[in-house]
Amino acid sequence: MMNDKIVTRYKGNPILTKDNVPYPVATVHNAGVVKYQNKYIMLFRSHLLNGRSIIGIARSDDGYNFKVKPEPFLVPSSVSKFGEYEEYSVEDLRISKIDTDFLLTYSAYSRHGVRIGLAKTKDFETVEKIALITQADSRNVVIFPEKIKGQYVRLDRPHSEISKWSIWISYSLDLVHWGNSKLLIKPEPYHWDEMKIGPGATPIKTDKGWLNIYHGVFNTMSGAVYRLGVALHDLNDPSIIIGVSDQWILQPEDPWEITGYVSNVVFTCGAVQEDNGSVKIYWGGADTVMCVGEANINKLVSLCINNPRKPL
Ligand code: BMA
Repeated sequence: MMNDKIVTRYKGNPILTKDNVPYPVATVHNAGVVKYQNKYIMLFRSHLLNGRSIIGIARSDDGYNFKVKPEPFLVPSSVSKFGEYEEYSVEDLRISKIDTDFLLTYSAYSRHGVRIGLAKTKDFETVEKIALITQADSRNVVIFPEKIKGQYVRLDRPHSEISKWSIWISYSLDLVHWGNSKLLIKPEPYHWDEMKIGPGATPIKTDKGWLNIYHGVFNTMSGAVYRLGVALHDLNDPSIIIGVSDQWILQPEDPWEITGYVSNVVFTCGAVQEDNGSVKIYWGGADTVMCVGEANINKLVSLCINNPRKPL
C-alpha cells in the first residue's frame, strides 16, 4: 500500500500560518483540535520573536478555514506555583473532552526542565490551570477522552538517558496524582521510529480499540525526520496493545513540511473524528505552519492489526 494514500492532504494546506495571527509570532504549529458547539477549536503553538512559545486560539466552521482570536489563549504564568515551572514556554497542547470539561495538557518549560501542565476549560473563553502533573522531564501527555474502569488514563512520554523515548501509560482518580505507570511501546531499532516516539493526538475510540496516532523520529545524516504512525489499544484495558502499525501513515513531503523552522517535521497534537468514518488529522509542518489531512479510520485500524511491528 502506498503511504501517500493513507492520509489525503487538504489541497489548501497550509491552513494556518503566522500571517493569520494578529500579534507578532514566528510560527503556528503543533495544535490540539476539538469540536465544540459545531465549531472546530484549534489551540496552536507559536514561537514568539524571542524564541519562546505560547498558545493561541482559532475557530472554524468547516475544519479548514480558521480565524485566530486577537489574544493568546494560554501563556506562561509569572506568579503562583506555575511560574517557577513554565518560565520559558508553554507548548504542544492536547485537548481531551470528558463530560462537560475540556482537559488541556501542555509542555511547561523552565530552567528546571520540561513538565506537563494540566488546565481546564468549559467554553474556550476562560481557562483554569489545575496542576503540574509530572516531574521533569516529560512531554507529550494525552488523556483518554473518557474514564476507564473509574480512572482517568493517560499516555505519557518520560525522557530517560538509559531507555529510549517511549510511550507509557499512567492512571489517576483525581487528574492530579498519577501512577501505576507501565511501558507500552518503544522505538523499533532500524525502523522509521527508531530514535524516539511519543503520543500525538488524543486517542480515538473505535469499535476495535483506541486508535493512537503517534509521532516517531528517525535520525539521518541531515538531521531528524518526524513522521506519524498508528497503534491500537484495547478498549477496556488500554495498557494492552492490539497492534502497532509497521509502516508510517504520514511523512514530510510538502515544501512547508520539508523546510521551515525545523525541517522535515510532521507533528500532531490533535485529530477530529467525523461521522462518516473519517478522521481529520492536524499536524504542524516543519514547526512552522498548520496542515490538515483526512484518513479513513478503518484503514488506520487495519494497518495496526494486519501489519504490526513489535511494541516493545
Ligand atoms: C520535538 C518537540 C516538538 C517539535 C519537534 C520537532 O522534540 O519539540 O514540539 O515539533 O521536536 O522540532
